[in-house]
This record gives sequence, structure tokens and C-alpha cells, in this order.
Amino acid sequence: MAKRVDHEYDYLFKIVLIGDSGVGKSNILSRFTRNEFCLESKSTIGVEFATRTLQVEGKTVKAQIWDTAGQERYRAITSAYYRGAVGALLVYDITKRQTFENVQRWLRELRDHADSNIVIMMAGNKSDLNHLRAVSEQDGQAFAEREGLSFLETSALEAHNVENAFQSVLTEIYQIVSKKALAAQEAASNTTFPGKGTTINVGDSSANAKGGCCSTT
Ligand SMILES: Nc1nc2c(ncn2[C@@H]2O[C@H](COP(=O)(O)OP(=O)(O)OP(=O)(O)O)[C@@H](O)[C@H]2O)c(=O)[nH]1
Ligand SMILES: [Mg+2]
Repeated sequence: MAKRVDHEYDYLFKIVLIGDSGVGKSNILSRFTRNEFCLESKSTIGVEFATRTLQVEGKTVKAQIWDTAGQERYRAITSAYYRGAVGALLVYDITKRQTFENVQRWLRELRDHADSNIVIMMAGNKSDLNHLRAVSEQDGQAFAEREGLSFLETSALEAHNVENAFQSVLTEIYQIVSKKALAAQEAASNTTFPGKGTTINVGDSSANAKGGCCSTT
């Protein structure tokens, strides 16, 4: 029998879930990766992660989603949590104003610890509890626009927009990555095949170093 290859994906993207305790991060994760919801879920302690492989613009993408506690005392070491993350879902609870006010704090943490090009989606979760709403959708939208974030209201309970939120983050990441790959390819072909009339100085090592190396960052 043929052995299954583990690398059955084109890209692996790490995404982190952040936001105050109780906003629904773990349920968003379980809804997205296992289609499960738990009304009496316990606060996360330390770090958990789950994966799901899906199609993004015709490519097979494995999303590795990390989840930690919103509560400071249960949180894992911050720098390790953010290392290598290319996307973030920043969650607040539309029925708890304070969790929305704290989004600013979470953004600061992202800017301090994560890559500056990280793709951020803000999610106003628990949209099923409209009768208890403490943050209007317009307030969420306006804040996201000011901060340059994508924005959706979600409900892990009703499976509303959870799929969309991740698809949108993954698509944006994919577009950035493929643009970078294209730019790197172009840079490489330009340096490998210098145009007619280009002076190639073989004696100068610093010039060689510049011309021969193609940065992927
Ligand atoms: N009505 C409703 N309740 C939700 C929704 N998402 C999560 N909850 C509930 O909110 C509570 C907290 O959810 P969690 O997913 O554990 O929250 P968390 O953000 O992971 O919390 P920490 O791990 O402490 O940071 C649980 O009782 C969930 O059942 C939702 O979309 N709608
Ligand atoms: Mg949790």
C-alpha cells in the first residue's frame, strides 16, 4: 500500500486567536475546525491549537490556529505565541462593551510581538445575542476602518460568519504571499539574466553579493 505523504498542502499558515476571556475564542476555533460548540466551555489554560485544511484561491492551505487564555494569569509566553503568525483573529463580545474597549490593548500587544505585516480580522462575536447588544455594528465597523482592520460580526453558536472570517484572513494572507513570491521570482530572473549592456563587475564582491541574492522578506 502506498504511504500517505504528510505534506498534502501548498501552504501552512499560522493564525492566532486573541481577545478578552469569555468572548468565545475557543468556540470559534472548535466551530471552525470540528463544527462543534459548547455552551459551558471552560477558560483555556496555556495554549491549544487545531488545524483545518481548506481551499483558498485554488490552493490547498492548512490553517494552524492557536488559541490561548484571554486572562493574563493563564496565558502562555507571549512571544512564542505570536512567533511565525501571519494572521490574527481579534475577538470581542458584542454584549460586553469592555471587551470592545480592550481591543486597543490587544492591538498594541500584536504590534509589540507579531510581524508588522500580520493580517488582522476583528470579530464581534455572539451576534446571536442581539437583544443584549452593547456594541453596535457601526461602532465596530468604524473602529476597524480607523485601524485598517477587516471586520465581521460572528456567532460561534449559530455558525454565522465563522467560516467567512477565516476564509477572508487566509485569502488575504495568500494574496500577500503569492505577490511576494512573484516579486522575488522577478527579482531573481532580473539578476540571473542581466539585460544587454549591463556591466558585470566580477572583481567586486560587494556588487556580486547585491546582484546574486534575492530577498524573500
Ligand atoms: N450566545 C453565544 N455564546 C457564545 C458564543 N461563543 C461563545 N459563547 C459562550 O461564551 C462562553 C465563553 O466562550 P469561550 O469560547 O470559552 O471563550 P474564550 O474567549 O475562549 O475564553 P478564555 O479561554 O477564558 O480566554 C461560553 O459559555 C460559550 O458557550 C456565541 O457565539 N454565542
Ligand atoms: Mg478559550
